[in-house]
Amino acid sequence: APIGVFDSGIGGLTVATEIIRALPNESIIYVGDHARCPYGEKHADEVRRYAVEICNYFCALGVKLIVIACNTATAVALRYLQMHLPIPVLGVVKPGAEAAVSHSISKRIGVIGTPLTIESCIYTQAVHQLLPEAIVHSQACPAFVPLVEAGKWDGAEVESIVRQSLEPLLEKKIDTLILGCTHYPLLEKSIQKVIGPSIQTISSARSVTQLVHSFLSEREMLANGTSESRHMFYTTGQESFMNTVLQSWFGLSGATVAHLDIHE
Ligand code: DGN
Repeated sequence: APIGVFDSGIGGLTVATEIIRALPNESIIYVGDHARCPYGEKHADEVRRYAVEICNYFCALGVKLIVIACNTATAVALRYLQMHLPIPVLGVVKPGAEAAVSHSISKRIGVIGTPLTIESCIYTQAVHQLLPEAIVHSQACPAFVPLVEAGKWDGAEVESIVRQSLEPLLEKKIDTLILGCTHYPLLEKSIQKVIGPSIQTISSARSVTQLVHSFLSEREMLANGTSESRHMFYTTGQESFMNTVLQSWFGLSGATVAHLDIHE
């Protein structure tokens, strides 16, 4: 059975493509909810409802595991989905916090994310659970997701927006910056330029992939490679955009992309 992966848009592809790279026998069904993107400034109840709709769709398709490749949806819906769905659900926040804690030496950690993620304090809590004495500085960056979804992730304009958004974090003496939104790794070049080489960025794509691997292997649910892996990418918006992004940004050619309408 495949693994269901979803996000409000293309950000979750940073997670899906890492799972595909690291676990080549697995099949992925991806849903990017472009019709309702961005999630980050909506009401928590609304985002939870979208997440439930997408997960019900995954359940109907018979996926074996769901990965919420969106920090905003993880913040507002992970616990609810884990309680109400008949299949296991993993989110991106805890693995990201773990990676940051194991990297930071100064124990001063920055977190950037959508307004909803930052307001939820989910990263501060996750970091403090692992390392109570850590100092966490968080900053909402509402401008970033629209930039990424517009295909702008590099260059002078992007850099100046990134600089404006990250300015308040620059004096905080952090040594680690959690990219607490799955869209942000696509802005990594600009982000790194602004924060400088002494601060390490952490994206949860790799750590959530390790979690998927250990979760499936402990339960003997890993695909064994007897049938070929197949991936399906759905968007509730324009297929052409997702196609371009998969090919030019992630180098994944020949992916099957289709439009999806989700109605309760
Ligand atoms: N990729 C989503 C996240 O990780 O929070 C951002 C969602 C959005 O739509 N703003």
